[in-house]
Amino acid sequence: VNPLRLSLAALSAAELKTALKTLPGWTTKIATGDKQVITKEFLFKDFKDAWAFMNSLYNFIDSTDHHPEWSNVYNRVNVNLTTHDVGNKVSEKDIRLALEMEDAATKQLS
Ligand code: H2B
Repeated sequence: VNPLRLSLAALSAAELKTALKTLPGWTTKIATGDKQVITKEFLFKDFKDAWAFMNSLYNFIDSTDHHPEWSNVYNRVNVNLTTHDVGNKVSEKDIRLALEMEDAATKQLS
């Protein structure tokens, strides 16, 4: 799938539920500011691996122009994904980014 061509619409509850089945450890919640997000806490061996994970996603994030809300403390990276352009709901772009993060984390952990 070309991420630039993903449809920019909020997922329905059913679509979101289906999508989350393909994303181990990801859940959905309403975050501060009434934002619907999908969220996951990634744990790495150390800061180096956490940083490498974030760094490895730079090109994907920059080229798709879709940005995570994420924070890092030592070996932990907490991620919230939402689409501002559809009123802070979860869209296909968030699912695609989450899949990319899963891929990146797998590489970092191996
Ligand atoms: N990131 C996220 N997470 N959601 C958006 O709606 C969004 C974005 N919109 N990055 C992009 C940038 C938009 O503001 C620019 C102008 O393309």
